[in-house]
Amino acid sequence: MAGRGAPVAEPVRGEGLRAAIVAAQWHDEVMDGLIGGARRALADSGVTDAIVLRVPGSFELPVAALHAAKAGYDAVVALGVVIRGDTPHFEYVCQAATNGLTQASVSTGVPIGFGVLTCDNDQQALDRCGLPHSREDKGYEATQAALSTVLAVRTLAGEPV
Ligand code: DLZ
Repeated sequence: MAGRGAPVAEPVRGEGLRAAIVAAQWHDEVMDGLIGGARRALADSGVTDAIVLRVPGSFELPVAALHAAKAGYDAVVALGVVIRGDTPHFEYVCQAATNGLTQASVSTGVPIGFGVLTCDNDQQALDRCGLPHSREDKGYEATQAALSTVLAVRTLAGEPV
């Protein structure tokens, strides 16, 4: 999937929203970049009520995101990085994370930003994780996507945003 075509938008107005970032622990340099991007996005949007919850790996992201959604957070952001290895494990972890996060979001109605990098090698992940030398900032993008979706859903429900 190419990065081109992504929306260019001002940070959304997120004052008063509560956000939970659930973040895996594998590949710590890349994770530091993703979490840093998510924190910048929250700050740019005026979100001051936020927690960061670490889980062992990307496989554990869905259950943590589900609990965060049920605990009353308005937006959840899932961050992880999975690097392809020599076995089919990569496919199973990526599929479990993707399907589980989709299920958690749709079943609760709480927007969950998808900030899970699924990469063939370390360099692809470093290019996308929002560190100073990265080309893309997927933690930031996933966080803005979650906040933006909260506002879209509230608009649909006729609530003031
Ligand atoms: C086992 C595993 C492997 C091989 N690779 C990754 C990875 O690249 N990224 C990641 O977030 N997690 C990985 N894991 C751990 C699994 O997500 C999970 O934490 C373990 O299988 C324990 O349930």
